[in-house]
Amino acid sequence: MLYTHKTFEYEHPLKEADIAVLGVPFSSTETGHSVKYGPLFIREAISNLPGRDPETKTNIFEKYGFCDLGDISVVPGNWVLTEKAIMETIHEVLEENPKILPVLLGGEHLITLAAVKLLAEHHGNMTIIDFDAHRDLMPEWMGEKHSHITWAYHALKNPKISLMQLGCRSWSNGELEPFKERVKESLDKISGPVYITVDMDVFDPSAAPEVGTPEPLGMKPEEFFPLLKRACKNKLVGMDIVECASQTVNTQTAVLAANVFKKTLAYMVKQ
Ligand SMILES: [Mn+2]
Repeated sequence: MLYTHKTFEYEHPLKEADIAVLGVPFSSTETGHSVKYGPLFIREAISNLPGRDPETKTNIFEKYGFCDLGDISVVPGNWVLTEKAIMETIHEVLEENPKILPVLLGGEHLITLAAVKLLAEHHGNMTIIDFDAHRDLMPEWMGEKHSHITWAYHALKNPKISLMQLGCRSWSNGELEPFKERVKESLDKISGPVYITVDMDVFDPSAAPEVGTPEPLGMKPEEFFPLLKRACKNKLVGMDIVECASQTVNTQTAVLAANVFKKTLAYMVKQ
């Protein structure tokens, strides 16, 4: 008998698992608290979660086989190498197991750009459902093209990618106008593969205080989860939970992030 502790009680081999968890501890363009330890503390919170979800009457740890692949080796300060590492890693994972759902734990929001670029190569046209206080549609920030507030702009340069945003309540002059036709705000008109990204700052700071860029007047969990449930009716091909700036264990934000993970998988229809 091995008395050892892992993220999931039963870790499945990559080839047989349904869900692959990858930490992405990249935090290079943050202007607030570091989000480097997001994967560490969200993982810790996930490992302490009971799997049963009373609302859906499912236990995610019975419904799915999990495989925690550890953290991607990001290169602090270097997006080019980090993007390459994220894309190649997800590519390898899908080569081994084309049906697996990659779940990324960030890390700053820029990591979404690498994931959606790679997944659009695999799945073709897809929609990003982005829960975020911010639009992240700036072409650059302080002269830097690739940052946590420009990722969505660069994602939309790919004609295969559409964007739907929920919870946005803070953006800059002119940020949305060029994309008005391409950025949707209704969950009812989506078809085809979907990638869900949850920036923890979509929540009100009273529910998720430790985030990279807090914004007041955000969603309460009871407002967020019904929207997540509707988003999960689509064919999910990947997801991430980003911008968790927790610096210690069992913070409100990391525990809520772990519950976003659990609820998404409870709501998702197993493909
Ligand atoms: Mn944000």
